[in-house]
Amino acid sequence: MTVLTVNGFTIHKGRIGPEGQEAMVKAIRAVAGAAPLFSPLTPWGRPMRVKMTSAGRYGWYSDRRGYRYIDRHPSGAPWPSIPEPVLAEWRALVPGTRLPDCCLVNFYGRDARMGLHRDADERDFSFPVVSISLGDAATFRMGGPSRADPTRSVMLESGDVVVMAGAARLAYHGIDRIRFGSSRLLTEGGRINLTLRVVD
Ligand code: MD6
Ligand code: FE
Repeated sequence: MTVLTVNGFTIHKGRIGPEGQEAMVKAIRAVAGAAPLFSPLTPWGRPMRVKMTSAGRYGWYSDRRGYRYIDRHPSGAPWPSIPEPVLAEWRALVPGTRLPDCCLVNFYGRDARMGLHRDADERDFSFPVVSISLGDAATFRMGGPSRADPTRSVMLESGDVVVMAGAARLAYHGIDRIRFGSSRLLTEGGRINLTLRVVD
């Protein structure tokens, strides 16, 4: 395992081994069984290319009214709890930090990407965000606190874990594209990204 620091983002390459990845995918399939993936609308009314769901006390949501956290799935069902193997990564990488109350699950199909954005819908930015990549590799772009800041990219692969904390907590970042079919973890291809956050 190697650890890189890029623009203040800490990237733990190869942190989760093949068996850990399989266990995590199984747990996430159970989450998506109870709280099915959906395509949120952007505030501009277009469906996002990434499909999403959540686990934990809060789930991230977007529609014409904007970005926010909601306390149930759009169907009205409660969000499932955050799977233990996912929480274990938080405990290991940001020890002593209050446990997250949201695990956002993002699913990227062949043509999905995520534009440059900041994670800024939480109450207290002194808490880190931890992100776990599973399945196909993706180009992750990292900038700074201003959208115009220069960016650097790294390839995130299955089992990599990123910690965004300190000055990087509010840095711009996004996914340019995935390398569809580069991993055999998900039978149908695609990429899962889990982001753990403290919301309120
Ligand atoms: C992704 N990740 O990897 C998108 N956000 O698919 C994020 O948007 C992200 O990796 C906050 C912290 C780390 C991240
Ligand atoms: Fe993000």
